[in-house]
Amino acid sequence: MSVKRTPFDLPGFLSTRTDAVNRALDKFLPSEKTRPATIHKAMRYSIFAGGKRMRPALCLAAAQACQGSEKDALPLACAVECIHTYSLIHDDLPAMDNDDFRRGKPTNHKVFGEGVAVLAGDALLTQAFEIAARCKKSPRYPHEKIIRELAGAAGSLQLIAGQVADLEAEGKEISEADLKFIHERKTSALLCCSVRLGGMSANCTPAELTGLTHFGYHVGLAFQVIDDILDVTQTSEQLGKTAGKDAAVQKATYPAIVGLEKSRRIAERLTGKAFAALKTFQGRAVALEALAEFLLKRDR
Ligand code: GRG
Repeated sequence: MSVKRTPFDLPGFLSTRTDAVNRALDKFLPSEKTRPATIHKAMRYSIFAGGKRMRPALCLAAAQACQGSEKDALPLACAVECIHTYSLIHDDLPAMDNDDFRRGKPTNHKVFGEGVAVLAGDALLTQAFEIAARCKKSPRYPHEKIIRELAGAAGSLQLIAGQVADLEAEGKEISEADLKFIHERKTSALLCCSVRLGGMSANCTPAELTGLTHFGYHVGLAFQVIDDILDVTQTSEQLGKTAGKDAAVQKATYPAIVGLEKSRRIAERLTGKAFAALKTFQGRAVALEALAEFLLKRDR
């Protein structure tokens, strides 16, 4: 995809924002020594295992696009990362995807055992709402709206719905439309929520929120298509998680249904739609644009 966009130092943005998010998470989460130490060690093990921090980056970039303070968006950026990390811990459990590696390290249950891994996921999900509740109130978006936004993305109509539909589709032939249904919920919902929360922290206008919603939805779908492609084309070392797993468990993916080439074209088309959704920002959404391009071209 060749889109003309304003030059932007994305490596600098990602490095400074990852540092800020890591510092904030360190402050928000109970210390490793807090009793009972095992659960806090397990929570911290996965949250600081080296994830790409894309959801927090999108949240902060959206706040920037809406001319808000990134400091005000920081608790929300941390909250979405906690929910994301919880979902990965649970996804890796033997009862779900049964994975041994995540973020380049042994999975949570491999280190702490299944019981503690379930609880570490539960605790991170709960902690997310505690952190989100600390965000500064903005005139258009009181805390009730923020909490409902997070709960909606994480609940049984979105993230959990996607995971259930994904599990039920294993080993079955499903249509492209059914696969889109899964991707919208399993992946796009939380990415879209991250972007929307960034805008809400900046008291964005309804028109800006609409633009962010379309952007987040399409970037989220593109993210999962690329994730499916990388599962086929990259090694486990490159990904920091088991590659080739989708085909091994006969998971429904874009490469399996439409092939690699068409999957790439679909991801490009979705990213193009994400770019188009930023028109309302009239060039102020440079970080979001750079992130969308990065997510399309990423190799892990
Ligand atoms: C409630 C028991 C129970 C389980 C819930 C909701 C859920 C389990 C799992 C979510 C499904 C899931 C893992 C979706 C995939 C989303 C995705 C592509 C994750 C990888 O995101 P990256 O690449 O990961 O941003 P890093 O490690 O970089 O943060």
